[in-house]
Amino acid sequence: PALEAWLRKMPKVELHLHLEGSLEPELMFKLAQKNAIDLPFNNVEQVKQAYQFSQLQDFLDIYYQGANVLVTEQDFFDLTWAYLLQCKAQNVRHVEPFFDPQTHLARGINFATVINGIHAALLQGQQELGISSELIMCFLRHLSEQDAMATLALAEPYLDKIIGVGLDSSEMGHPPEKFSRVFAKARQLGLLTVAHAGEEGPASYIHTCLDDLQVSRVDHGVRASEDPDLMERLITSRMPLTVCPLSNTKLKVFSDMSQHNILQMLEQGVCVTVNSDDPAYFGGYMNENFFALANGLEMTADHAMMLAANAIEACFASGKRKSQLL
Ligand code: ES4
Ligand code: ZN
Repeated sequence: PALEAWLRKMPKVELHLHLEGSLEPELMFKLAQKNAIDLPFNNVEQVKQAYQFSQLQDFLDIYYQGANVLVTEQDFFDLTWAYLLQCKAQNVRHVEPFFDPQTHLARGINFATVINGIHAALLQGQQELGISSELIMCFLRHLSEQDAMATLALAEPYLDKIIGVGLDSSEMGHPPEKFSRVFAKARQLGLLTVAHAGEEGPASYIHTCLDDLQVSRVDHGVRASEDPDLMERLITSRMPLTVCPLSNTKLKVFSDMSQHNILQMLEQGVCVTVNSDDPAYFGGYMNENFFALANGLEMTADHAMMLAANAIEACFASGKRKSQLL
């Protein structure tokens, strides 16, 4: 309780957040009604009942369904703004959210609608809430290389609004090297790269993210602890891992928070960070993730400060902004 009060006040940076995963059931129903979209739920209680997952794919099926209610530029603005208000309330001062354009393009929504709504909210967040941000566009790895390449082409007129590209969705059977050429093209365009790896997939997928995709951060990466050579590599290079504790327990990557390896990796010198992933689906935003580590893993204030400092080190903000965050 004393630690929780202190964690609420601690300045925080979030580096692993899917905007579509911040869609709270209340806003989902409101947008479904406005846009006349059918939902497989009758009320908020039924939605919350449905949020019980035994693996990543169970979650993804429901997450893509929820995203169907997002139609207009205003919807994407409202989604992003609601997330930023949560950040403000939790003293999160810099964010680098992901969005999944392919989820929306497949439903006939224009790229412009998605990115303009998100960008307008991020700009207003900077101006009115003092929250700085950098936006990352993710490719869905269960779709083809060709589909990702076409999505990257659609993004070209908007490169001033995107700092980098990422890779998300079903990890097993879709190794990073499937997107080597797409990521090479993105780097040629001046974009930074990150990728989900080692969430459900093996440590070898983390190696290929580093070697093939030349990522600046690995999203999740918790299975790195199975590979001592990889651990050495991560520690020596200070390669950041954006770890998501509540996500990992909800998706049964770890059976219980007491089994999570984040503090072990922290103590071994890995640049691990705490993030919320899909807070509307996994039971909380940044503070709740820190609380879960305090309650399930005996995280101390010193641990929390190191985790928060790692996120500042790992973020894509300018040197000037980083010094303000410290
Ligand atoms: C995701 Cl937790 C997770 N893993 C992979 N892809 C995702 N997209 C949204 N959340
Ligand atoms: Zn994620």
